[in-house]
Amino acid sequence: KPLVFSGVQPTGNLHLGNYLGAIRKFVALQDSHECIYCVVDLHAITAQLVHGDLAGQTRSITAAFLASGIDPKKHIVFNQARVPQHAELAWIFNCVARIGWMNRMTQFKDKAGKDRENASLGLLAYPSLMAADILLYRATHVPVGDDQKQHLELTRDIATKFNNDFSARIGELGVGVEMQVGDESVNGFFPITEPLIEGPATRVMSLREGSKKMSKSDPSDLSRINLTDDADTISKKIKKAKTDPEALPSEVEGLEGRPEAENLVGIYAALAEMTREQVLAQFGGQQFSAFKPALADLAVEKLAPIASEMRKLEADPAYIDSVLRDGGERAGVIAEDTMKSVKEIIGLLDN
Ligand code: AQP
Repeated sequence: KPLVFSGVQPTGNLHLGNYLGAIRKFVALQDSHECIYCVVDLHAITAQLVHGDLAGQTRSITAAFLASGIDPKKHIVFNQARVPQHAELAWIFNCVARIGWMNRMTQFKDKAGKDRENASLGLLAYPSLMAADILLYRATHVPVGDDQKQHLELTRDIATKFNNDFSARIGELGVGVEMQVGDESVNGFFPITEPLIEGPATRVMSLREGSKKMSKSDPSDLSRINLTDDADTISKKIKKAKTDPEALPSEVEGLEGRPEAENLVGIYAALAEMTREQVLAQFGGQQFSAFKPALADLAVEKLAPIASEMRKLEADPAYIDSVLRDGGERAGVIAEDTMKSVKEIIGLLDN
């Protein structure tokens, strides 16, 4: 089975964007893939070093994974800091990646803001830690939201440069695998990872501003639906969501230039597992005053069971810790094996 890796940062309440863009896909891939899902706590300290309750947030993201339907016995669920090889491989990738590659990352530019000199070195190196997360397990597929596309391209660049720079050693040691890259068949140690960014909700937008992505760090709580919001809060937020005065169109083309309408239709389609065409076949011609309550009911129906399961799991932190410990041990075995080969390839003595 192909191997999937993905991660979520413990930096705040999970929202509908994280759920539809990432976690729900993690769940869906479990039958067809071997999956490794990670709470990336080392990434969480890149933008802000001191957190109120980082350990609690890590447990809470783990609870969200399990409550959404990820099976930690069949697959691996753990937190990044438990497996030291993530940081070790990230260091090596810091020496593979070029400063120019990092400077071009839009997430770095957004998060560093105007005062770039004062951003942490970790924030600049964020994509190289992400490449290490993925390539430590030689994962071939990574389900993420659209905002992570550029980081995945950089992961491919890092793997390609490593494979090329060490091609002779990889051949000598016989640790490479034959892979297809475009039209070419190459022998490399790290796979050239495929991003999985599909469906109607790869970029869920803020409920207050159709041009901004829904985000944990938006100061307005009305901009997002949190996984733990109760039914009344979800309904209130959808009712207050910004829209235009027109009725919904009957065709997808009619959503062009109407970002708020497009966002709500996309959310409905993703939650109902329909296409946007099917949603518009049902609601085309109707006003938002009719569509919004239907969307709110659907969101409550899908999210309420997850929130209730999360609350139960969060009441038992010892169980969550045991899941992370077990996952960490299993991930550690794969990670150690990869690092052994990486050190051999480079010539770093460790025997
Ligand atoms: N709005 C979104 N729509 C679709 N997918 C999204 N993701 C995030 N926002 C959206 C996806 O969720 C996964 C986990 O994200 P993350 O925790 O690594 O951090 P993030 O992308 O920085 O998420 P936030 O919520 O937007 O946090 P802040 O406010 O800190 O920037 C990823 O797969 C991501 O693509």
